[in-house]
Amino acid sequence: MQNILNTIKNNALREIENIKSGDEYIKLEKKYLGRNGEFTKAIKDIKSLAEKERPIVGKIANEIRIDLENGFNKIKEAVLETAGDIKGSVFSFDPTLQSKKQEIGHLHPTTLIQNELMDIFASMGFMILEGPELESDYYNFESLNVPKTHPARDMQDTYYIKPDKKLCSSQIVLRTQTSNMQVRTMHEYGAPLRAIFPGKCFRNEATDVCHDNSFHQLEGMIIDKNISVANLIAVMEEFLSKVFKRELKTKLRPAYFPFVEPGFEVDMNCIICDGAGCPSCKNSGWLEMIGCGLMHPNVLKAGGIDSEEYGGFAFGLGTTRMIMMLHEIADIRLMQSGDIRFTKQF
Ligand code: FA5
Repeated sequence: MQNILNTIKNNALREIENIKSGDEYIKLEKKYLGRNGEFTKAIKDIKSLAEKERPIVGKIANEIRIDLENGFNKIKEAVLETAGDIKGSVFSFDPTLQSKKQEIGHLHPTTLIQNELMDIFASMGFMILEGPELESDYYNFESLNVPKTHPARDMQDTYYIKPDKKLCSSQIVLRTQTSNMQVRTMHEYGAPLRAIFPGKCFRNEATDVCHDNSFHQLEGMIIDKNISVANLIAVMEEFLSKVFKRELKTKLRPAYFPFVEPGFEVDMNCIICDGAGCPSCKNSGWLEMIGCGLMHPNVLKAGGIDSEEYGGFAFGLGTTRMIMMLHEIADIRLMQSGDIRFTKQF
């Protein structure tokens, strides 16, 4: 095997020395290094050698490849200098040839809608903050009134990361909700405050037409004096009407989240079937879009805020689901499919 490789090398280097034109260069490069070239074919046999021999011959083959490539490069420079006008050679330059068309990409619908939402909330005086996707169990659950043994943990299963005990004593999870930013932000900014937290969330759950195991949410939170459910509804109506730019049928119904009291969910009439019922809304005619409510005193306390003086509301909008409704996308999983035929439509 080594003899064969050395013979190929010697023949190739001799022939390379004699290259006189770009055409000869192309032919010779193909003869030795092309897909069916002598060298390329020869090294395919290395895998059938005995295990002991393989690394030795592999190393020699690598060195020979480098020698051949260097030989070709050296002659290329020499030929390039003298034979720039050889017709049909790789080195000739034809200014009339069209350049390769560059495809210009564009932003993903998730980024587009997130940008639009950020503009809307900024105009209402909200700060925009980004939170960590890898989060401590404390900020994702415990600080939100969900102790380790609380049954509400079952509502959102996630991916638990094994922490390096030397660096971190807390359990680390992929955040299940952008609510992980609530107490973080209270610690950082205190009261009063108004902020939104757009970002990605992760859940260990089976996927279907309206559930993915990673998706985007946008959390909003206001902490101030005299905050009521009326303020919460007003803010939600404002951003929904600005994004959808049409009249929407929504319903606010009581729901349980340990970090708010009272808690609600906002459902939107399914735009895909106009409420008649279809696979995308699981035949109910409605799609759950937002979880929300008035801040629970325990959460304010965890954030170091006096719940006697201040109150607040928070909501978690399912941004990915909103895009589903906005563009009448029948299956949420298309959003992260990476299918260019899908993303090209936006
Ligand atoms: C929450 O995540 C709460 N953090 C929301 C909240 C914030 C409540 C503040 C109270 C105060 P929920 O699990 O329902 O709640 O998710 C909120 C929204 O995210 C849902 O209404 C839905 O639009 C979207 N969502 C939830 N799970 C998925 C999923 N698997 N795939 C896509 N979107 C989802």
